[in-house]
Amino acid sequence: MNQPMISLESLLTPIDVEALEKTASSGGCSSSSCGSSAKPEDMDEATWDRIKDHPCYSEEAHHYFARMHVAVAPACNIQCNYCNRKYDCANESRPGVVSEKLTPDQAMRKVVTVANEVPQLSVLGIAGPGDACYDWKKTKETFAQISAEIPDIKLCISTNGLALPDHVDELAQMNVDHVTITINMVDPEIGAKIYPWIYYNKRRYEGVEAAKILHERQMLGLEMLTARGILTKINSVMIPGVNDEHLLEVNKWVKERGAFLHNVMPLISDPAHGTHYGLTGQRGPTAMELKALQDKLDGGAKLMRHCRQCRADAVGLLGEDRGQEFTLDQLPDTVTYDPAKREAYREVVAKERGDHVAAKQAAVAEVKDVAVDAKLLVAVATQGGGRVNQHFGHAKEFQVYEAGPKGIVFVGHRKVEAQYCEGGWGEDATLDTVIAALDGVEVVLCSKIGDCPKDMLTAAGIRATDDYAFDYIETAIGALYAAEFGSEVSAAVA
Ligand code: CLF
Ligand code: SF4
Repeated sequence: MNQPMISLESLLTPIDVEALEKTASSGGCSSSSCGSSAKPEDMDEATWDRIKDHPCYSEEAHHYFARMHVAVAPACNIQCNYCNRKYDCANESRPGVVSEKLTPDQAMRKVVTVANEVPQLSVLGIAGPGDACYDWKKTKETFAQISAEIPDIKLCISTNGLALPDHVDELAQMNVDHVTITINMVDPEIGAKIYPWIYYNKRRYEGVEAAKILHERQMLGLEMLTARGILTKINSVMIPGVNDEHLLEVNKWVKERGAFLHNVMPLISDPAHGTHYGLTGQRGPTAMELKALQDKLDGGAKLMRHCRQCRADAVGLLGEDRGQEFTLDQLPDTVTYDPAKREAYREVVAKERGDHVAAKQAAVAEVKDVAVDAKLLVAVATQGGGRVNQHFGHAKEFQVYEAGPKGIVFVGHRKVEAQYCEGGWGEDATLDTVIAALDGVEVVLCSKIGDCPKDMLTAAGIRATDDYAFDYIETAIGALYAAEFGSEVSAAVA
């Protein structure tokens, strides 16, 4: 039977349409872009095929694809000093935080409902709110039910690693191709400052002894996954004064053992969360400290820099959370999976990505052609599709890119505590917090900005412009960089 004609607009929510509408009108698959692939040059086709729709494993994919987490695994076998699972806030984006826990049956209903309504959905993850490998029965049953109903959804799991070696073979049998282990240390002396206790083989261990067992199990789990060809990502929490410099060593160890990606995340610490670190005043790193460490790690295990430190019940593109639209009380009692929207979306995105890749290559070449050493840190307001397509005042976060001799490199994102423009007008006090979040950034690109916030940003040494509205991010940055530094070259030549 022929696929019914489905328009882009009918596939997406109003916000999604705004994000991609420029695409639809930009000529679609231009002749220059046909056949383009976003595959990094140093990656083989088979690996690319496994990650190209995974928003965490591919930075490029996160502009187009969404993940959802189902909170089916509340039990945990260790205590991390940065975790308190009792604290919940619907607006809090932080691992371990959920609004409601689900049974595998409820999770199934939720995933099918989301798959029918969010065409970008490509990955189902179980990331707690406890430990997915320790609370194994529920994790396994959930994966089994959902993969039987939606066979093309990627299964992803996140674990502290202590119980991981016991389940690696089952993960392989269930085609779980993406596993994340949180590894914060390879030295148990440092581990004892992060983990007060673990529960292992029906016994509680504390201090260095606990950290040593955890470390050995994490390394074993990683080696077992690598031996089975499963793509493993390592998450590390950067805790200033505890393990920040030590993460260089962690990076080395995990690279040697075959980790696919290393994701260094900032410690989130606030007394209101009731965590040990929050209550004892342990601070998290600043954005620039995190960037400096990530820059030092460049050249080791490949880095992930676009992590959003998701809740254990997150739904949507990274950086947006639609979880509150899919709470249990809003789910239908019965629901049947309909693949039409997801399939149609994938066709549209395949063309869009080709076009984007060609535009990106041209922009990177433009920056390299300028041939100066200067770097430019640019923050972009975007709501997906790889475009400058969000009003300054609506941005809850900015994506940050560095343009310079290496081309145009994504270096992270900056969350803002509150959007500048809520309810139709801007708040000066909020703008101060946005300016603080943009520390070190030289230029802000957005689809619209008023004179007042623009002037205040200028006074703080940050230029903002909507001149590149709806361009691809890299196209905009390439043009900006050439305008800024190209004249230096011309002047030098002249
Ligand atoms: Fe979820 Fe994690 Fe799978 Fe992604 S999140 S289980 S790998 S599907 Fe992604 Fe969220 Fe960062 Fe995790 S942005 S916290 S890295
Ligand atoms: Fe919390 Fe996860 Fe640590 Fe368990 S492993 S204490 S759920 S952060």
